[in-house]
Amino acid sequence: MKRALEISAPYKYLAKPNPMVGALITKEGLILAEGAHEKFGGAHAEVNCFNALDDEIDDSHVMICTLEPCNHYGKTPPCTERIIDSGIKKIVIGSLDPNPKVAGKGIKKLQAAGIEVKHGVLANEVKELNKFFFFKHENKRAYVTIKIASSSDWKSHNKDGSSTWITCENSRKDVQLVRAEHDVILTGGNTVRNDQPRMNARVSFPINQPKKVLLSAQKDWDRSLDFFKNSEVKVLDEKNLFKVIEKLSDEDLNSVLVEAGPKLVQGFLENGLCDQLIVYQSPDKLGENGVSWFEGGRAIDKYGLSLKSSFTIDRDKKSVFEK
Ligand code: AOF
Ligand code: ZN
Repeated sequence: MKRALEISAPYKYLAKPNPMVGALITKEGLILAEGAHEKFGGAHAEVNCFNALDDEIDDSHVMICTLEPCNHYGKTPPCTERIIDSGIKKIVIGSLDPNPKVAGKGIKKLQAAGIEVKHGVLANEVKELNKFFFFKHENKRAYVTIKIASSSDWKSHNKDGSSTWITCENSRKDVQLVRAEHDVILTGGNTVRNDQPRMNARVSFPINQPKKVLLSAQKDWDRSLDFFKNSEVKVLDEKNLFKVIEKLSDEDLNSVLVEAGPKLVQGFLENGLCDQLIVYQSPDKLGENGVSWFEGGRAIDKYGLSLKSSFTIDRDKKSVFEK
């Protein structure tokens, strides 16, 4: 199971919003074939594993799979059918699939076909590796991360609209990786109007790009703006932030990164819709001319968040707070 987890993990940025899944076929303790879910929309781990097997299956073969095999027609046919058709007689599973389309049904189907099923092997490790996927299904809503870039006096930008880079270049590079991890990048109309952001994940390796969501009542957006390039954009005219997150969660999206101005950020915080807050903080002050991130000063404790990790990036500090 450790090996199956290991081969699943490299596909984190390509498989999302699907989970990372790894599968092996063994015979008398030897691994004969391996397969991983390598790409969103692509073949599942079990199928890749069978395709890699160069051996006739008999009663001594065992399949090892990190996640309960699916039993539904999604973008690919059910893995349970492929497993049953293969004639394999025993399967060891890491974790049950928390996706209600699958949960428990995959195992039942395999057992009904006479396959011996063992599950719960390194289940916590599978869960930890696929944090956003499990969070979404267990909490019935996507995981929400808020990212802010702040001056040392907790300001976001200048009142007069004059734009300044608050954080250093390497902090902004680090943000690209945070974007790459998430399924959605969400922002507001003012940010798109004032900052002309691209808001895609600019990393040096292939990824399944996050979708972009713009919360705005404005209908006539100039689609030639950089924001509308590089990945799918959804403009949502919805004030209720719970409904926004609910809508995205229903679309099989597991994580949302909020990169917006103080108003929208406060809206998410005040509604308890913040599971993680990432702060990139510069040593420079913006002073009187700056707009505060939080009304009434530093508000992190008030929202039930506590420091999880912190380190320096050149002259800035990156701090991660979690619920
Ligand atoms: C498996 N093996 O390798 C993965 C599974 O849209 P689809 O058809 O790709 O199905 C996606 C769902 O299937 C996903 O939400 C999760 O419940 C399960 N993922 N299942 O048997 C795999 N990636
Ligand atoms: Zn499957």
